[in-house]
Amino acid sequence: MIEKEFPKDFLWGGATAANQFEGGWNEGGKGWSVADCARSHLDVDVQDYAKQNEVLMKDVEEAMAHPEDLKHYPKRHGSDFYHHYKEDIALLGEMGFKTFRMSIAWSRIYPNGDDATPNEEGLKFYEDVFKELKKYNIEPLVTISHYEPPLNLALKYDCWYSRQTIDFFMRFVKTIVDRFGQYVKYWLTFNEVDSMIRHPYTTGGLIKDRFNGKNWEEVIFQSMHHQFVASALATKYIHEQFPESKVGCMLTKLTYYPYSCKPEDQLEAQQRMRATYCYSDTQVFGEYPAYLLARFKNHGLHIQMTEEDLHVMKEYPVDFISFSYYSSSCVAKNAEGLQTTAGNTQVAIKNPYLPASEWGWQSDPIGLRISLVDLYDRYRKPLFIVENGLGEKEELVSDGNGSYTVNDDAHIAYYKEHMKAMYEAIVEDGVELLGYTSWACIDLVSESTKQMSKRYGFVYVDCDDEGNGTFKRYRKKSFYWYKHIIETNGAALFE
Ligand code: BGP
Repeated sequence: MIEKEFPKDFLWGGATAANQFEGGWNEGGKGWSVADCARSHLDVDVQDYAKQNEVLMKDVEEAMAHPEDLKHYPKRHGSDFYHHYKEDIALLGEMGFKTFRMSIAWSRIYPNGDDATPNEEGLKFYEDVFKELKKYNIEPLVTISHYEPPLNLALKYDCWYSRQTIDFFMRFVKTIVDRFGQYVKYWLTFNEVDSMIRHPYTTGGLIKDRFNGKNWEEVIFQSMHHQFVASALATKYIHEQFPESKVGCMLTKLTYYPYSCKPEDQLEAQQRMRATYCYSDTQVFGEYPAYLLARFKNHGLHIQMTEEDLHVMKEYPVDFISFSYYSSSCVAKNAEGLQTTAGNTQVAIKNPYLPASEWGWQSDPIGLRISLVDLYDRYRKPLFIVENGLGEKEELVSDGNGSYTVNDDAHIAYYKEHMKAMYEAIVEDGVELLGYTSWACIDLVSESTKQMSKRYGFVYVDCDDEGNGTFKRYRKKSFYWYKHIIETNGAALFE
């Protein structure tokens, strides 16, 4: 029997994001980012997504008044990759990673976002990281903007709402592409570009009460338009400087099932899926889809777009589509009385046929195959899964050899089923899948709840939700399992 294997050059790896992983938030010349003002809400229901991501001027002022407070602002310490990067990359090398997804903190390169010249210490840090990855033949997959625009851009220019931010972003892009283009073949412009509509502060640096009196939906879509233009300009620059490099968009793949076979529920599911597809449609086809323009018109949104904007968007679409997938959800035209549950960046109707994590997210490996087929049929361009994982509460236990580990069987079960679904999409559905980076390969601070205790990694980091701990790293049971999956190029899934 032909041994079941993934494509020979399949990029196995894991993902992180500077704002949740790096720490060193005010070291090496780094300036404040919006993430450094993201307060943990340990007193809020972890399934109340909206509450956890509400940020107003008073919240930003409170955060800026307490630079010493790491307890309430866990993203400031993250997993301290800033001081552990050599050890961490060695661990990824030990697992046999082919690729490592990371982001470059914009405010480490341009501390205020509008600085005339870059911060050399910040550039030096990432150059050391890329050289370390090269030692282990690990291909960097770099997210240029992952929820961490410089805070000064938000306070001085209203960040992505201002067209000037396109220029500030391109200054940042040109600096990192010129300096790191030799190391980086795969770039993603904006993490989950669609998330601007669900958490405008985190993604767009938009502080809601600075826009009192304005149409908030219009502010968000104007900001989104500036990101689309910036993404196309970045794609243009990267292709000009490094023609072999590839640029991807990054989409929150929210997969919805109709709660019943009522046609209105099916229509609701189709509409909700288009609510995120409209962003990838724009970046893949290089133009706004008619149904998004219809929404602008029907909602009376006046988005300032120039001919030049539309031209550059059309000329420079993305080369591949990357996305995050964690769970699926149900929708219904009338959700009255139906139980809801949280998912990535949203709350939706709970699927009675699927298990739910402590944070409410429902694991659905078949949903991953459905998502891969949908995206590939829609775009006919290569795909890349750049986030997939399960957040779990975990405890260290003795490993019998004088050290400690975590018996994270739930992670192994989750990954095994999702990787099998990937295999079926490749082999049976003909999907072209470039690679897979799990979220997150090493424990880090969760985006929605700012918790270290929501653990995703193959490596445990000794730090709790209040920032207490040694930050020592411990290999979990899944570390050895994933190492074996990679060394057999997926064949071990079928052992
Ligand atoms: C996605 C983000 C990641 C990561 C992931 C998991 O939206 O792109 O940065 O945070 O969600 O979500 P959480 O961290 O809330 O568990």
